Amino acid sequence: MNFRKRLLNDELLLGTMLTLPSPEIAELMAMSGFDWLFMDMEHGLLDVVACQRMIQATAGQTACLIRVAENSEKEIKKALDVGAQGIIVPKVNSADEARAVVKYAKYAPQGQRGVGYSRAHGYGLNFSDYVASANQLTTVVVQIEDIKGVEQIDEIVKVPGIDAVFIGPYDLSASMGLMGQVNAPEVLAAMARVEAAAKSAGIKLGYFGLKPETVKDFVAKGYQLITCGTDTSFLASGAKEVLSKLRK
Ligand code: 3PY
Ligand code: MG
Repeated sequence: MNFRKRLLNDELLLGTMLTLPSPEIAELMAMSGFDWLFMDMEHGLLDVVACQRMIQATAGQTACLIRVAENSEKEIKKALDVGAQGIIVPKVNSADEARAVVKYAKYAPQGQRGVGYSRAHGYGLNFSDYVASANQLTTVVVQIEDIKGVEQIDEIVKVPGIDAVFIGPYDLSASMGLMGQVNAPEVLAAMARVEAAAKSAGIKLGYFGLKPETVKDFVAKGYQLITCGTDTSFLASGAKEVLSKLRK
């Protein structure tokens, strides 16, 4: 089933973050059984060509959502044109910024997404079907990861076309002068405010953590877009575990 439909059907969707431009890693993570992959063009090394190759490598076994580098028409258009099933837009701090995301991500009349002939459209072979269904099938996620966004959350969740808010605990804690303290009471209170607003508006919730223990409370609270670990964190923890066992 399409990823957006699964999200709207209240399914728990377990993903992981990819930061390295490797089709093989994307293929392996898809084979490992993740429901979706969070492809990071904001901080990771990925460019749009890498994203296209990585999405191709997953061979439809998992959904791929691209986190764009910033809230811009060019970034969002290209991410969707390479065939991502959705976009995640960092640092959305106001309803106006959320409306811009929807404008860039949805075709007319809902938005003003630019119309091209690219991989998403089967390079033109699948043009009519794609443009007819894209607005229904594209997942639109905004990140709330600044205290300014938390303060505007009641307005942001009312913007039509936003499917989910994804909390960025690291940026959020930094914006509150509590760098990296993702469990500080003030940070947890800010997250609770986002959660309450999203739930009352019927908007889905997402969260990122490096370890299962970090995300499990959020799963229990009904967050559905869970991103656990990154390609590099898996490599680092696997390498460290081998070395620590051999050096004992
Ligand atoms: C953050 O914690 O700031 C994130 O963006 C995680 O995805
Ligand atoms: Mg962030």
